[in-house]
Amino acid sequence: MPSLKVCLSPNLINLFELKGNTVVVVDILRATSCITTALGCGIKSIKPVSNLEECLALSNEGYITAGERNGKKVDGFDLGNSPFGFMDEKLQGKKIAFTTTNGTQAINLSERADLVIAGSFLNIAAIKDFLYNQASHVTIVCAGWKGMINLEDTLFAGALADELSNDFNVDEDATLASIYLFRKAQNNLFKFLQNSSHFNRLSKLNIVDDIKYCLKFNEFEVVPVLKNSELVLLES
Ligand code: 3SL
Repeated sequence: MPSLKVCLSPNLINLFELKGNTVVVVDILRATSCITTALGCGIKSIKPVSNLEECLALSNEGYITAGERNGKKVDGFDLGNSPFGFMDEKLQGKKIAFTTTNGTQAINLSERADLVIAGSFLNIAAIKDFLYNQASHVTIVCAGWKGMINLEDTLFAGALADELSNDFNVDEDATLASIYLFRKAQNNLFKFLQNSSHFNRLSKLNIVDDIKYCLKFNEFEVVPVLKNSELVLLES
């Protein structure tokens, strides 16, 4: 039976054998929720970029620039990191260069895996079906916050692991802890997160609508997959 493991912070990633694994990167608030929304709304591709300068330079190659630092839109960028910004019809068919504090870094750190996909509550059923059908080892990499663990990514890891626990070997403690946490929180994720660090950070920036949106289940049936260093829809 293939294994399913949870890496609770990118700072722990070197402890995981990613070769032979599909990595699901998750940054619920808000990078992988934005990526799901963008591809679900017809954006052609998202290039995850680790630094601001590289991202801005890509505007000369026809990319729309998007991203944040510490939750705030970067000066000179076309878009910030609100999922609502990626729903604009004018962006359909466009390529986005995207840099965020944690999410895009976690994607780039996962590149040595056999396959990297982006997960969120917005596409959790599509991710689950994909992993179930491909039956390779899975590592869920939580983006966290600057190396620290966060609750929302752990909850997603627990939700996905709980769904797949009959078909994957789920036997290490980070995975079990994630599952127990999700079971405790599942009736009201928004309420459960109310004292959490990134909830508070975003609330101070008046971004509560983004939080509510990012906690919705199955708004899109898309699987964003990293191909040639860009996230695209699985089918393309
Ligand atoms: O860290 C990230 O990748 C971001 O998603 C954080 S924020 O929600 O935009 O602050």
